[in-house]
Amino acid sequence: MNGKTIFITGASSGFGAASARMFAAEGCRLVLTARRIDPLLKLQDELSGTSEIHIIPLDVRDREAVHGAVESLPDRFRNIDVLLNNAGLALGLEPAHQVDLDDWDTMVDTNIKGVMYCTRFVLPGMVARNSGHIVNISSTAGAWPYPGGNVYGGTKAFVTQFSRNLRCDLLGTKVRVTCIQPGMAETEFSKVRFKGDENKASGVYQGTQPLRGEDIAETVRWVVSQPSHVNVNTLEVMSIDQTWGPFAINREQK
Ligand code: NDP
Ligand code: 8X3
Repeated sequence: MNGKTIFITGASSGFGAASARMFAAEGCRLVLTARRIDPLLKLQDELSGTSEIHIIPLDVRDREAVHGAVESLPDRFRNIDVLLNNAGLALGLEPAHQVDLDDWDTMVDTNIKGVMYCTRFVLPGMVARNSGHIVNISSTAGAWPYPGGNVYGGTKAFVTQFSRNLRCDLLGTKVRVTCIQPGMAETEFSKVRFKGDENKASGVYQGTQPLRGEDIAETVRWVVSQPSHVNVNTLEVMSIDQTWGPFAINREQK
């Protein structure tokens, strides 16, 4: 992977920041993006001894901003080898009839449209060079339902199916597409989902050994470092402390 150029969305925390550290250690050149500039600056400080870093404050919901970010990359960062579509979030855990509709809009705009925009603007260069790898971060929530998962799970199902459909469109090219579906992982994810409520957030992981950002970064490293003819399509990863439950059955007939 030495010398490859990696474009990461949502690099300011969690999986994105852990992946930035992993790619820097592999000798890659990094474009790090997220809305919050301070954590990006810190990461740049931390990694610039080992790696060339270009940071861009970017909201993936803003189509023109995504276009501008990709178009105005400095020459040394222009030829993106790996796009890590990682930026995303869940907001709330309320049942569908009680949710805040703005939360649903934000999840759709970030998790679906953000992935669409980044992919659409980066992909033409990959196809023209006949090389590249798009790695999309979906979720177990995109495959398996749970109460309150409603639109978050729906957005991640989009990411999974979009990834497969991209592979169909890219047949005949050497551009690879991988969808990673992590389960419960301790990052800033639950703090964001519960809107800053640290107690609720830490309760999600209480008594468990959840996945960490580094575990998913290692998964990303593995899929990206496969020989160029090997495409890992979909990869589901869970903590040993998480598995499926039985069907829920209502026993209080009205
Ligand atoms: P974090 O909250 O730690 O990281 C989310 C990242 O996304 C942050 O860097 C955040 O940066 C960025 N982000 C959010 N909204 C936007 C936006 N509009 N524009 C640009 N960047 C944005 O959580 P994770 O690392 O856990 O999440 C990374 C991905 O993994 C997400 O897609 C999430 O859905 C998925 N995932 C998480 C799991 C978990 O249990 N943690 C499990 C399965 C999947 P900033 O706020 O600075 O913009
Ligand atoms: C994050 C995992 O189970 O909280 O995508 O939805 S879960």
